[in-house]
Amino acid sequence: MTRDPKHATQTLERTETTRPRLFRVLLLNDDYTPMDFVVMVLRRYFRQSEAQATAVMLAVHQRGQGVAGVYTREIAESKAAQVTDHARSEGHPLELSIEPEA
Ligand code: TYC
Repeated sequence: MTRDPKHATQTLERTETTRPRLFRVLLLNDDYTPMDFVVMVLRRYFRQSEAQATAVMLAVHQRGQGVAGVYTREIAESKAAQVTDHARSEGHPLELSIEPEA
């Protein structure tokens, strides 16, 4: 094994001080997706209780959009894609979007 310093490798230590950026998954209101479907989505994909899911669904229905959950970028994108696929497979126009937290 060569010890030529040109080819030496170095392991640098650093203290972990950063947290991953978090992203909000937003549910957008529309006129056609059934309320029950939205409640199911919030329970199944965003792990909300029946009461929480119902409150969030009604807030979205009344205000136009609302936060389904907050995750790292990959998880947020994956949840939004899975829910969109599920909605389309049942013929619902439900839309979601993702935005960085603060
Ligand atoms: N507005 C829909 C209805 O009246 C319900 C709904 C709520 C749809 C939230 C989408 O993200 C949504 N059936």
